[in-house]
Amino acid sequence: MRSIQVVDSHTGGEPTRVVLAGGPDLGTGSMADRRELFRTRFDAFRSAVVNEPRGSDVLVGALLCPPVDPDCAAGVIFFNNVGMLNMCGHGTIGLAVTLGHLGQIGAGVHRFETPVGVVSVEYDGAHTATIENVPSWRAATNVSVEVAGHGVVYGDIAWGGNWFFLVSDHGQALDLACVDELTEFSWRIREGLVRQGLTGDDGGEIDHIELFGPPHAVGNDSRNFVLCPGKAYDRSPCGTGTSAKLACLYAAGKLQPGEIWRQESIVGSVFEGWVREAGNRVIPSVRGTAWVTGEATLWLDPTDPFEKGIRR
Ligand code: PYC
Repeated sequence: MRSIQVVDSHTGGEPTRVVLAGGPDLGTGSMADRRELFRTRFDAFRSAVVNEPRGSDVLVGALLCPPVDPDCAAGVIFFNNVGMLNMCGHGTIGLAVTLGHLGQIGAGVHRFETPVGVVSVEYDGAHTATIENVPSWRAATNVSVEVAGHGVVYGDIAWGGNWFFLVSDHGQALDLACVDELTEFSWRIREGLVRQGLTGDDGGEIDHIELFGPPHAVGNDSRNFVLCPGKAYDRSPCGTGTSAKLACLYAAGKLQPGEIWRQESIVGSVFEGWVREAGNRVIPSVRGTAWVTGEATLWLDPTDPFEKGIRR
């Protein structure tokens, strides 16, 4: 019987499960190397932790690892219902609040290694954390995609720690009551991107689709709907998605360095973001709040037919 220590939290409604102990030994390489080992050798562990019956499609896992750089508080590899993530903004906010809850970090600035670079997090000692994300950029603008059943849709391609296709002109209502339609529409955009061979400028798959519309709450700048790689929608405004949006706004001359953008999610939670310039890219900061929802020991019993989770 294998036991795994986890702490669950949510950031703006989007859950994160931090794995504190009981994870696979991924060696001492870079987080990118360890993620590759995780992906190729320990996929059953990923599925056991986040998929049903112990988790759900919406849950994002965060495997804590010893950092390479001793100046970092920890390394972290994020994963979901279908595989590995590059970075995860809501998950990093959840991680900081979780480590604070456990007394492992205090208020202040902490650095975390991820497979795509080091991010720093300013934690307030309670529920708020501000990530300074990896460099982000708009790779292409006004890209046309033929979407089955809908016709041509135009959007931007941007990196915010994951690859996003960002669409503002789509004719969809961004209401919680419409998430099934929004999911199907966004999934068809993703299929169209694959059909047309559209990728990020490093050849990476664009596996997150982000729709924008007017905010529902006064004081916010925009509302979004973000479809994640495993077809679950992000309950939070998505930290990497907000970063991609900030990069696009900056590239379009619609956001000045330091200017605050309030991104509202499909459930009404809000991240505040801003950028600083870094050559022809930007470094986005994203601030959000998280709450710990539980601490648990997961049991993986070899006699359990669903020991490895229900894999799609
Ligand atoms: O907050 O960056 C994020 C994220 C990615 C996937 C789910 N959440």
